[in-house]
Amino acid sequence: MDNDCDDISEIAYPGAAEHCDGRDEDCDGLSDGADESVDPASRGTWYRDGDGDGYGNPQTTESACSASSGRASNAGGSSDVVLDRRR
Ligand SMILES: [Ca+2]
Ligand SMILES: [Ca+2]
Ligand SMILES: [Ca+2]
Repeated sequence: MDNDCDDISEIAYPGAAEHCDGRDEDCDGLSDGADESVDPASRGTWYRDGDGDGYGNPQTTESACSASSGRASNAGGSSDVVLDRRR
C-alpha cells in the first residue's frame, strides 16, 4: 500500500481504528493519547494519587492512554480520600 504509514504492521493503515498501543494505526501522524480519534474503550482508568503511594482516590477518575503525573492505576488510597475531601 503506497500510503501505508507502517508496512511492517497489518493493523496500521489509513482509516484504521486508533487504540492505546504505542503506535499510530490510522496514519494521521498522531498516536494514542495525542490522537482525538483514539478508541475510548482502549483507554485505562487512572485515579488521582496525591501522596504518590500508588493508590489514588476512586472518586477522581481520569480516562487516558497513559497516566499523567500524580495518577495511579489502583484505587483505594485511604489517605488520598481524606486529603481530597479537605480540598
Ligand atoms: Ca495507537
Ligand atoms: Ca493516529
Ligand atoms: Ca495515594
